Amino acid sequence: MLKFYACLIWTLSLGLDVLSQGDMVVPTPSRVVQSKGVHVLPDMLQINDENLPEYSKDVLKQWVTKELKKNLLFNAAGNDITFQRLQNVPADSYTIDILNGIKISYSSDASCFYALQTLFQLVDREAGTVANCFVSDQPKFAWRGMHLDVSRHFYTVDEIKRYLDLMAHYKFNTFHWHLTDDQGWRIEIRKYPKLTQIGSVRAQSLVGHASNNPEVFDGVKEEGYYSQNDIREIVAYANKRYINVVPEIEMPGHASAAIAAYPELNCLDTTVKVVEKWGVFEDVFCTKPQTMQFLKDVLEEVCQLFPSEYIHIGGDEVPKAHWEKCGNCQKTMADHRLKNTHELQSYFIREMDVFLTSRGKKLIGWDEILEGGLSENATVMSWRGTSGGIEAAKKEHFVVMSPTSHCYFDHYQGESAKEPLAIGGYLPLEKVFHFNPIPDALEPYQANYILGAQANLWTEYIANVKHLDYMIFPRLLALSEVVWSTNKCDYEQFIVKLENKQLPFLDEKGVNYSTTHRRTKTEVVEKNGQIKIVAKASNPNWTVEISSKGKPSMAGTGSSFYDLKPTNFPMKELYRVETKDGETVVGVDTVVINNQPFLGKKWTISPEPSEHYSGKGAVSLTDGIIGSRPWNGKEWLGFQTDTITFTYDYGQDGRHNTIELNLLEASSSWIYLPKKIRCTYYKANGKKRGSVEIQAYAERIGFVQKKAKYAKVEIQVIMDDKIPAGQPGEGQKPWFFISEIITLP
Ligand code: TNX
Repeated sequence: MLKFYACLIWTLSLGLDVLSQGDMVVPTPSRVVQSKGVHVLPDMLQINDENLPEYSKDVLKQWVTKELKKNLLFNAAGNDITFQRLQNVPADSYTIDILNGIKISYSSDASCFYALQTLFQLVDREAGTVANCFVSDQPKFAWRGMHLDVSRHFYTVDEIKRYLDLMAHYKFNTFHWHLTDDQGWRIEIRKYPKLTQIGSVRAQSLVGHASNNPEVFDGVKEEGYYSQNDIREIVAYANKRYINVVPEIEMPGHASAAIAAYPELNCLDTTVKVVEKWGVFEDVFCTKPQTMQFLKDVLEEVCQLFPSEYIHIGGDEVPKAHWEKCGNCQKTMADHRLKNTHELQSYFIREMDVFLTSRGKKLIGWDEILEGGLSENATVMSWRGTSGGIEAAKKEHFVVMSPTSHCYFDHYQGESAKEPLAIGGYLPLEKVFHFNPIPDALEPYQANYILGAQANLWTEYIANVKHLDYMIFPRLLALSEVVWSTNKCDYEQFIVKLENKQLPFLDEKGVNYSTTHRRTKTEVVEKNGQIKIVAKASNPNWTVEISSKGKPSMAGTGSSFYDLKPTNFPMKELYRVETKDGETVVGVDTVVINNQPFLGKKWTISPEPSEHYSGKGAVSLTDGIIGSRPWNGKEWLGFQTDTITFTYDYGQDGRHNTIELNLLEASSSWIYLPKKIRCTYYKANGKKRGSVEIQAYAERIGFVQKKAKYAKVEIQVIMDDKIPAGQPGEGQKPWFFISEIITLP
């Protein structure tokens, strides 16, 4: 049914009467020119393999026999499919010309493979035909990446191969393999066998969210590693599919598993176990010569195993507490005239850069490698937003964009209450689709330093392939549009492609993709001071009805709304949103409104919240929605400043006895309660009437001001300067998150 409606939207919006397969290809080709008629594929395809690269020949044979269920014959005179290799055309470009036969022209072995992936999507397998058309295509970015963390949870060789197959179909060419971290060392290093003997086994894992208190563990061992033969097998498998495998060996932080295996790598004389929970830990590699040599020995083996020019050395989240106390590190600092531990970190990365460069490789690291000075040949992977990437590109270093805001596939893709447990955040399909890896802040020549983008898949909360699929798909398809397409379609068309062609394809492949994008979108919005619940179905022909206490109040085709009125006292009320296709209920949603006298009133906020966490502006604080936990970006206002002031001006004598703030504490996401909160009351003549100052000890915090009248109230939030040592984001400015201000009479 969904498929039918999706066709209908497409047809209506474009005024076309025929839907063509050429319009269904993901990622969208640079150009598709549709002509009349179809080409019928014979039962025995005659294929001219004169200019057909070996691997593409295998791929084509597999596809024709297994998927198309026809036969084929390779011969020099065959003209059902012919191939031509072109010179002096853009790198990795190809064309497909379909008229009385299929002619593929390409510039590289890889682009012949890409042409076939497009052809497979163009063919109507049921009918055994392909519509006459001309396609020309080339990639937008050279780095089209997907990442996988196999440390927090281990994935087998076969599971990785399946992932690579799906990546290749959508024209990704880089697999960033996160092989080591605090919770497991997963690559065999011949010189140091204990790395895998000890470092690849974790006794148990944390259950639930890292912010839960008390912590609960599952008592189940998590283990696994890749032998050097496994690694070679995966690298060869990926390379065959034109995917470069970039290994990541984390240093100097996220090193607990290695230190558990070889305690002498540590600064302090303490023993460490392979970590069983999620976060940032203080046991980092020491900068003494023995540890540096160990890391170079590890990289030596890594360089031999991976043909990749790029080797990722991590570099993120390095607590400096041990370095500050360690005699060896103090000596390294004195010997090399380093002013502080940031410079020590830079020294560390520089040593690795020199080593990798001497082996003909290029170093890439997370954006923390900018701190204390960027090493000469380093490429930066920008994850804490795009600012690190902008800074590096301005310094004429290469950059891969992977900001948490658009590329963290471990974040929620829908409302957290309706999704499997995730680390936090909010990254819906549409947001991935609209990502632009080239920030406006760059001049065109600087933009050339942006190699491309990649999505990261951290697996703290993802323990099996079914869940992995759910987090990756269909967001990977949206990212393929971002990194490949020079002529991205619009989001509505993208959804039609998904529903008509791509999700059925993923079904065939047994992929457990998410269907969150099909949910009715229920939002609480403000218009002219009026707060409304607005519900919009993903299909314009479905009916939507919003009801409260069993009483239906509105039904609409495609969408519906419900106007809310402020109550004189605080009140919680549940609204039910029901979506129907004819008589069949296709979705039920609920919205809880925390009503109050100030519903929809606007507090003045200074400074403005961060552009990434600006919710719906000031009205977010009085829209009746208390932010859910783990937090979901769109329900919160987020600030990364020293003080934040909220003011409400009654204009005349007003009064509320209690003002309650709903705040967030989520240290794993760098979000903290304030150091203190000061509330000041003013009279109508502008004079101060009084003030109270409190410590913020909880996420729900209130002020009581009995009897006194006042005309204006000002709430000032004061933050600590730095995230404490040993916490994720150590030394950074903490974030302040607020979801609601409730005033009680
Ligand atoms: C930050 S991104 C990390 C990882 C976590 C991830 C969770 C980065 C360079 N470091 O260690 O797994 O957040 O989203």
